[in-house]
Amino acid sequence: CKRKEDELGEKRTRDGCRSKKVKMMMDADSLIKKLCVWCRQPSGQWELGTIQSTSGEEVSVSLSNGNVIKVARSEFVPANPKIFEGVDDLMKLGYLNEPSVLHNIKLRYSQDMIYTKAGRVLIAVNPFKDLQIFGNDHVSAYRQKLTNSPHVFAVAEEAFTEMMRDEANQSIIISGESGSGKTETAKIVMQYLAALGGSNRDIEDKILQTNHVLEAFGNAKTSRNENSSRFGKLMEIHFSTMGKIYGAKVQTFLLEKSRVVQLASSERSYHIFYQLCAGSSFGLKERLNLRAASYYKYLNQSECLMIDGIDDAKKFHQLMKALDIVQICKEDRELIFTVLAAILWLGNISFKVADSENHIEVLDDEAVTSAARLMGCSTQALKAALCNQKIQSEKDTNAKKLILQQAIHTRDKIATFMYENLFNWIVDQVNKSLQVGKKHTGKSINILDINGFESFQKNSFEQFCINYANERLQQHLIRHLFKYEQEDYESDGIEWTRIDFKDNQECLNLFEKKSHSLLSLLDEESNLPKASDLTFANKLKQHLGTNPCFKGERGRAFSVRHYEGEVLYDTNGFLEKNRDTMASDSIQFLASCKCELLPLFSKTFYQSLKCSNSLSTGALDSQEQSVCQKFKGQLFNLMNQLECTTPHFIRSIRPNTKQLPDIYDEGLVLQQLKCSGILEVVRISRAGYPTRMTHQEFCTRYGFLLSETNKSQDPLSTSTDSLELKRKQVLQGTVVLQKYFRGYQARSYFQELKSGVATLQSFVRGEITRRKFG
Ligand code: AOV
Ligand code: MG
Repeated sequence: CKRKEDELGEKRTRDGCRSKKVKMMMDADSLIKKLCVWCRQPSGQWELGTIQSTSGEEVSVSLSNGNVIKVARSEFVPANPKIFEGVDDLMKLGYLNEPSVLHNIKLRYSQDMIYTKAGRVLIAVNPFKDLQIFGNDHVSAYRQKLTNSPHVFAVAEEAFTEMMRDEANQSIIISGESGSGKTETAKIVMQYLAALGGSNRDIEDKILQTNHVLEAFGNAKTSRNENSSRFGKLMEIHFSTMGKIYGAKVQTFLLEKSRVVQLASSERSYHIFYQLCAGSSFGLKERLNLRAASYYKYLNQSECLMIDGIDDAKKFHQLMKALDIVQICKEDRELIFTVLAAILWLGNISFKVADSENHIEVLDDEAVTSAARLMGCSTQALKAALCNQKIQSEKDTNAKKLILQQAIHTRDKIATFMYENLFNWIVDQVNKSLQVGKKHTGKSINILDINGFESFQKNSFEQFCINYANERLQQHLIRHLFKYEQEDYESDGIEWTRIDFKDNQECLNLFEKKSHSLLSLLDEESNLPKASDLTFANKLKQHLGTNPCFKGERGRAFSVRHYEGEVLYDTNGFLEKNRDTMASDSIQFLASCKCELLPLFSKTFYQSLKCSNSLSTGALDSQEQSVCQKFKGQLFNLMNQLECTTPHFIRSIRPNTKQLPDIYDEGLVLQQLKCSGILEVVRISRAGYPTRMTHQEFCTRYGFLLSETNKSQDPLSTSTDSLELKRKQVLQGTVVLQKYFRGYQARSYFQELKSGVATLQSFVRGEITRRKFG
């Protein structure tokens, strides 16, 4: 209706004819009447209604509940006619506006249609219930291209087809906030690809079971998601040139290790601890001297031991099967459980003050003897490792006694170190078993599932890193969905009105600029021995106070305006977590333990050249990399790897915060759609061209359409006549070949051929002249 008005206005000025103007205004009025519109309510929500009458800048709208309200023209937008109800691609909407998009997704969700296309992005709304749309019948329907309704399977199929056709590596990038369904979606992709793999059931099973293993050791209940991934992962699935899976590789990023020793209320530590306590056999329990989860301080501190509807014992048995399939042998499993039990007992070790200077000693109890036995050292050695620190002077080595806080710190450092290394070791073992194939000859599909954006009541270093990673990923999305696309049109000389989008480059700069950024200042401060979390916070305020994405808060706090919203961070623990130094005493102690994995972990540590003589106040040595430096490097490598692939995007949406089915919180969904720029994606996709190929790619794909004599020539110099002939042949061929093909697959194939020929013709005629075209 806005467009109608504009057209009217133009005409009015052009002819200036009064009577015509009046007539047209009447036409417009009658047009506008009965128009279905979405009206913005004072609450910000949209209500559907029909225009009854217009007067000046106001219209009367009859709402669906029977009320008639007056609405300013700026406060309503046209609603789509019924034929557009619940379209499976937002690009098909007649009117593309916020309420229409919301309504469409909501309507589909209420009918259990959780997937909707938004141009190049698949929107996946978390159903929080089992839908019968992931069975083998669905796999074959997408495989045979009998359906093209939006689905994760369709994305996986597209990636596979493009990998085979273009001989290019693919990536499926799943983004969305915590609890929106990324990990489940990643598993659905893997399920589909494994089903395609065909010949090698062994490797397919391994790939699927890898998820079980990684989730047991790397997922935990948070207040946002009962099965929250506390690490990022990239799964590469390798295919042979014939399209058969012959191997896979998983890369993990930044496990949240502090969770092992410290829990927020109503959250849990890693699933494996509860599963082990609940599900281990009598014999294993005896060997590990294992009690119920409630007995261990590392687990009971948050007063949350169970998850509704989850049977930890049953999960443990499933995990044992999974470990078996990924070829972690019985002996190695025993070692893993021993390390886990040792960690739990370490957490129960307590201290008492031993002298007037507040030095402490370890309480002689079951905790310390059990931990020592499991770690394979004497109780004495363990006690010494927790209560003393060796001070190396020029002449000799002296032992310094620790006070309570230092001893607790040392104990917790050892426990987190053991868990982190155990996790990495398990990932290594899984990778060994996944790389069964010979040399990598074919191509791969990469599936990215990093932990989603988080904003809790209290946000620390972990959220800081997770949200930084999400900013990086968002920039990758923006580049591919907005920047490259529009740049292509401009450089190809195609008439193009730029579509604005929310760029997060500024926020990303706030994190990673070379100097005076959040990361550089954090590293700078981590290198100063006397610095504290408070001096760090002050430094941020001093240097970044004027940055629009940054806000200094009271005391040790600061806020960042992320693309997903503002997050308040507490710098408490930032420096220590970023330095992540391990006292060399502790490393040496672990090296001396008999439990096989522990010396291995300390060896790995030495190899990574990351040993320092410092306790919590110590600064980093120059050759040591801080956690955020390492993480930044990992993210850069990851993005470089993804840049070499053809990307496919899935955006998962969390429809409610209760983690329950059939609840659709419009405000929450809208906020996620806005942050991800879905509306702009659709606008660009709708205004732009559906296909993008270089000349080279085009010739490879459609060159066979040229007659034999023309084949060696540059296809761009082909005459229009010969093309016309070829086009006819193709059309005739369609009829013949259709006997051999059936249904959608054949139709889409020939559709593509026909449009290919048409494009080739315009190309030759010089209508499309530049490097790329639609
Ligand atoms: P996330 O990976 O995006 O969060 P998950 O994939 O763990 O989120 O999904 C959270 C929960 O939503 C799952 O445990 C399921 O209960 C439910 N769910 C998600 N997708 C589906 C689906 N397709 N069908 C049924 N239930 C589903 V985080 O890892 O927190 O960022 O760090
Ligand atoms: Mg996850």
